[in-house]
Amino acid sequence: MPEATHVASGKVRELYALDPDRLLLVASDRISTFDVVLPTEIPDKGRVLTGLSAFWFARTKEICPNHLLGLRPDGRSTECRRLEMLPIECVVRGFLAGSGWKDYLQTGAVCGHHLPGGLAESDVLPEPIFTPATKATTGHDMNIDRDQAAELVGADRLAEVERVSLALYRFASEHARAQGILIADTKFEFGLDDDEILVLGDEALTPDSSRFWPADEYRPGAGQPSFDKQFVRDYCETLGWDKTEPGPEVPEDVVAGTRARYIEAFERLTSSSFDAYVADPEVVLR
Ligand code: Q0Z
Repeated sequence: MPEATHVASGKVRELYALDPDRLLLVASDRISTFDVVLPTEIPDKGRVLTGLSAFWFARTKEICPNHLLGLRPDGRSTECRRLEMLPIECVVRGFLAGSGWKDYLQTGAVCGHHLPGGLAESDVLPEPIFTPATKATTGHDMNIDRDQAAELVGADRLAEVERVSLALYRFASEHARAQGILIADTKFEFGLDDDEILVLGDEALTPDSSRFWPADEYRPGAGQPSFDKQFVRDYCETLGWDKTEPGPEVPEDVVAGTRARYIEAFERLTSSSFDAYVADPEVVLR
């Protein structure tokens, strides 16, 4: 019997079935920018993101149970419970960025949340808002309002994922803020177990599923530098690249700087050394 059967590919991750009840989520070192995966990898990026997710799963299990069963010794592979995934992306925004900023400019609202007038790009919101989106198989997720989300998961389940998503975001954003990282927004994916209990799945509160901003550079009124990807973006902007496939190769100094930023985020948020994580992933995150 094969050890694992490939079931899905994401832009930078692969999903395998281990048995009927268990999946293996493998994070590669691939990086995407402007929605294009680059040919150059960032060494250790997959281990950093896997470790960060596992850290948050361990720290938030009293808020919501999660799919994590264990980490493989490679540090990049997560064994997890197979869930029945809900067909919505559960986005929480604490700041006005990305599609939230675009929707606000056009309508004054984001997913039915009417916001005060006169907000600037990247402004902090009066309080975090839950802004669900549909899962697009190709292209971009589409923001939806409460009624559309309730049609997809039911009104009671929607109320539950909203409450839990906001609680997870509040917990993580307060923790990150104290370490000099702003989590501008983040996307959760939930599923149901056999007893229809809501379970947090996928990756959680990583720089790939969130906007991490360096707090000491925060200047509302414009787009903010990304904690992790800014060197890559800045380099790509020097090329006059049209942001269509294929993406450019990235030089080694940009790779090294970007790798250092991922490791810095891991070490700040987990208060543990990345080398210790690599030596024993399970022990570090307990
Ligand atoms: C996650 C995805 C990836 C491609 C399905 N615990 C779970 N149970 C059932 N399904 C999933 C999970 Cl995490 C599940 N995805 C997203 C991840 C590659 C797609 F690594 N799809």
